[in-house]
Amino acid sequence: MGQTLAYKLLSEHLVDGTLRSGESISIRIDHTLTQDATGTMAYLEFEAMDVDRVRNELAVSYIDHNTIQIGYENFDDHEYLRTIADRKGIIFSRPGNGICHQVNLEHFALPGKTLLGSDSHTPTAGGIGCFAIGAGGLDVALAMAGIPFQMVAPRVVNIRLSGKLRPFVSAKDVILSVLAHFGTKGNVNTVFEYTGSGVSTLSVPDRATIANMGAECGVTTSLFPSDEKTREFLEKEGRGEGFRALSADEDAVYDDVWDLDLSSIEPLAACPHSPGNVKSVGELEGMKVNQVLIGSCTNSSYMDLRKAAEILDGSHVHPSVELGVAPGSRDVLMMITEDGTLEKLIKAGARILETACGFCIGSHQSPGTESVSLRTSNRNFYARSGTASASVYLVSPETAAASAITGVFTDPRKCGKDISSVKMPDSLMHDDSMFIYPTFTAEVKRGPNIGQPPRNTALPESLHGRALIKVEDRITTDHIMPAGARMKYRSNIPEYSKYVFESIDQDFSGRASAARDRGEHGFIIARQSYGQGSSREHAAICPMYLGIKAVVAVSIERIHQANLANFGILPLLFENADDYDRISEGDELEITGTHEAMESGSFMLHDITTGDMIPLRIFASEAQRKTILLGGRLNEVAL
Ligand code: MIC
Ligand code: SF4
Repeated sequence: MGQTLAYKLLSEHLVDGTLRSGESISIRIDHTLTQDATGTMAYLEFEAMDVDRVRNELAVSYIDHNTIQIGYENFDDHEYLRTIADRKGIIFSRPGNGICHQVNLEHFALPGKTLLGSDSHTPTAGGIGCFAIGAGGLDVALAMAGIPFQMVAPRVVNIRLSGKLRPFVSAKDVILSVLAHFGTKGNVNTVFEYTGSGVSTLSVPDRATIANMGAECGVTTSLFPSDEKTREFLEKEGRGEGFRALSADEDAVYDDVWDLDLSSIEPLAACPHSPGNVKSVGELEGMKVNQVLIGSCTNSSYMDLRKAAEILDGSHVHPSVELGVAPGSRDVLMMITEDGTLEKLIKAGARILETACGFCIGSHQSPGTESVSLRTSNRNFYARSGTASASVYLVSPETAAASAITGVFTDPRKCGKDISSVKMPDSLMHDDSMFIYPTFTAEVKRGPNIGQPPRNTALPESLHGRALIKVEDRITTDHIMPAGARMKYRSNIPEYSKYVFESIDQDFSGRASAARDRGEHGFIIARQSYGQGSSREHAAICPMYLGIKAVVAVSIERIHQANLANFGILPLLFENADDYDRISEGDELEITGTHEAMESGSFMLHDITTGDMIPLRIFASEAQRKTILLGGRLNEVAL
């Protein structure tokens, strides 16, 4: 029986377990990646492990999230990250060098490698045939210490591409088609593997856009074969020696197959407030637009900006629209500067933004009250932009540029421009000068914002407390732990904890800490797909700090589940989804005999307020159960 590409790469890296879908396995990690917003905690955790230097093949620390620097916190974090990188053998990508996933694709990602990154869009590198997984910072710290990564062997879904994209339709529309089909929930422990004749019509940056937003479906990763297009890209980057041809066997057997004809796709948009809420641009045509932002790790490559500039060339941004462009990397910025693309953008009225995450994470460019913002980024979660009343739509660079000119949602096929001359250049800029390579000599700098990674206590034999909050379906990590203006507290847990669930319940933090101080154990009650989105482990650490001991949900997303287990919070699922309705916020709850229940996997929740007995099951591997009993992974590795 033929093998899928995913299983070929997993078997090359398998350290422990049986490679069968649903089984727990551990794999060797070749490359790691961190960014500053998750990196400070990851390196503090790495330090807590007392390992002298990184043990994996390549570790890179990027600064791209917190680059606005209002107050001393961000700069202090950067200095900590720069000095700890030097000390421990990590390559440091300086602020200004670009967004981690874009820079990784340009400089380090290689076909056939495994990559673990403390950012949920790490699978972007799947576009080059790398098995790339997003994880919490602690998992990445463990990988840097040379400890294999624990995961569930995934099911593999084959997305078979045929045909060729029509003019003005691009990779973003492909992934929005995938999202329209698969949705944002129910794809846990799945790999999307792309095959078929349509693959060769897509460049590596196109494939990276598609792999990037697979994260919004909740998959473990997305994977493209490594073929002539991959060789061509690596050669253009001056890294041709890293090429390795990779594909699935002809007779590979998949868990599911979905056929997508690229020539049938039309321009699409994800509507508020979910990347899975997809409509055709045609359906939205004519809607007034107030802001257009082009950039983010999804769509900020050289070709993305070239195409947008070609549409904007000779036109001017509509008077009631703000247009911003954030190139994905310094290499991209230098290329568009040299070839005149930047001039076209500026002449058209674009505001040029820093090569960083910026607007995508709500750090700046918050849209106006009740306004409409078109963005080429990957997430339009409620309030993520910084303006809760705004409507954020996710679109391709082509749709963004066409709409910036007209001031209304516009199908780019109607813009009257010709972009057929926009082609990938023969070589791509490749400047290494903003990386700092380790010398193992720096003195580690710690500003006042740098705290200690907090630890949990061992799991008590019985839990007794209240349902401190009850939430609906698809609660994202942006709901749990806001980013934007609050992100500067990432290395200061007591401060950051004040903002847990800020956008949906401003009293939560006070209520939870008061309960904790009374000696109660906190419960979070949730419905489907709890913890979607980001890999930020703060969505587990801060609730832990507030005394949360269990999340009881209908379903929990993969990375968040791992983060909960890593910090000793019980991830529990309802045996019967309807029991969700039997618990109300504020109910007094109790679980006894937790240690025995850990072994059987079955827990009984006593709702003391109603008298109901509600059966639950643990959602954790055997290894994770041990971790939770000890109160988290840090307690475990320190033993
Ligand atoms: C995001 O896009 O939500 C982030 C910010 O990049 C996060 C990481 C973080 O919260 O630091 C992610 O995607 O994992
Ligand atoms: Fe940065 Fe946005 Fe990409 Fe997250 S999704 S890594 S915030 S650009």
